[in-house]
Formats: sequence, C-alpha cells, structure tokens
Amino acid sequence: MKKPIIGISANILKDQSGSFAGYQRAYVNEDYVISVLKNGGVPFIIPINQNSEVIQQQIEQIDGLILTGGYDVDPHNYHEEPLNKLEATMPIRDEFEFALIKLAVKKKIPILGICRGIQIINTFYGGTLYQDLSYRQKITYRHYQGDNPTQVTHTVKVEPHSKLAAIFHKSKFLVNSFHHQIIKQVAPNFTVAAKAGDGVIEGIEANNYPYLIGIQWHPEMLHTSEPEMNQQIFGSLIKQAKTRK
Ligand SMILES: [Mn+2]
Repeated sequence: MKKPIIGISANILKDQSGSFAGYQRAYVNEDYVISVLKNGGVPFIIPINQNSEVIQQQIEQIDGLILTGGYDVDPHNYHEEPLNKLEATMPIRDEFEFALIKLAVKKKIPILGICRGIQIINTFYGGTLYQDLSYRQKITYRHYQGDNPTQVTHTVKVEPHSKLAAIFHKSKFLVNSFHHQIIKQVAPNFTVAAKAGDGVIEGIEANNYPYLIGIQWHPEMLHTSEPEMNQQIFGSLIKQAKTRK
C-alpha cells in the first residue's frame, strides 16, 4: 500500500540580512517534514499562492493536511480592528489557508492545525481570538517560552471522551508553548478538547467531521524529546489519511 501524502502549508520567510536581504523564500520548518516521514507519510509542502485553480490541484494531490505555525491571523477575519499587541499578519496566507480548509473538507481530507493552525481553523469556522494573551482578564501562564523548542513547559489537560483523549491515551501532560495569541470564542460546532492549567484553550475538534483537529502546542518540535506524543498525534493523522487511499 502506498504511503499517504500529507500536505504541509508553507510560510514565506523574508531574509533579514546577508546578500539577499528582503528576498522571499517559500518554506516550512523541517520538523514538520521529519514528523511526517517518521510516522509513515509522504511530506508535500504546499506553497502559498492566490490562484484558486492551483490551490484546487494542490488539494487533489494530498490525503492529509497540516496547517502550520506562523504569522498572526488578520483580526479583520474575526471582525476586529488591530489592537496594540497584535504582531505581524499576512492576509494572503489567511486567504490561502481558508481555501485549503474549504477544499480539503469537501474531500473529507483529515486536517491537523498546529499553533497558528488551530487559530486559522477556529477563525475560518466563525470563532474569535485574543490578539494577545494579555487581553485575557485572568492569570495566564507564560505561553511564549524561551528558545528551547524541545522543552515542555506547561500542563495540558485533555477532555475525557474527546478525539484527543483517544489519540494521546492520557488526560494530562506537559507541552511546549510558543504562542502569544489564544482562542477567545470557540467556533460553532467545535468542542474544546484540551486546555492548559490556566484555562487557555489548547485543543479543539470539529463535532461533525472525522478528523479536523487543532492544537496550540508544537508536537512536531518534540520528535526527539517526546517521541511518543509526536508519534501519537502525527500517527493519528497519517492513519486517518490512509483510509482515503
Ligand atoms: Mn500554550
């Protein structure tokens, strides 16, 4: 049986210095590629573009989709003006990923959103975000940890009977955390499946779709330090993608 092809939504990196300062590169962090390879999928990077025919054909190539981390979601997409602590946005990436979700769902392709990925899913389906976690009126953990991506820093509790509970076989564990935005209102027809100990939403899943899951932490960065967690989540996506082959 052929391995399923897992699309990974790309980002655009602008060189900050060197001989190509300002030069734009289409890329993903290699940890996503490694995580797909390690768990039996074929990684397929999907570059940002604005051609609907091209996006349609990109989606036709894949059996599973990973929506990756990156820029803040443009708050206009959830009907807010930019607040002071909003960081860089990239509206063309929002539009591109909205199109990916829309077309992938038509084909019943399983979707895993990571970090920005959970936020773009929630926004696409009508939920809202805190533009910065300081706008939340409660004591909140540090969700943007230092620079060690392989370290786990805060607790996540998984809701019993959720899809995430079945994926992780555990109700409580430590995760890494690299986000300054968080979900405010969960989109209709989605369930909160995981929360940090401070109540911040760390996982959501669609009620009426086989596999449409978002998580706020970065299991792809944990393929060496927390291999079991990495295997459970990417393994579950790839297993679901196989059912489409
Ligand atoms: Mn967090």
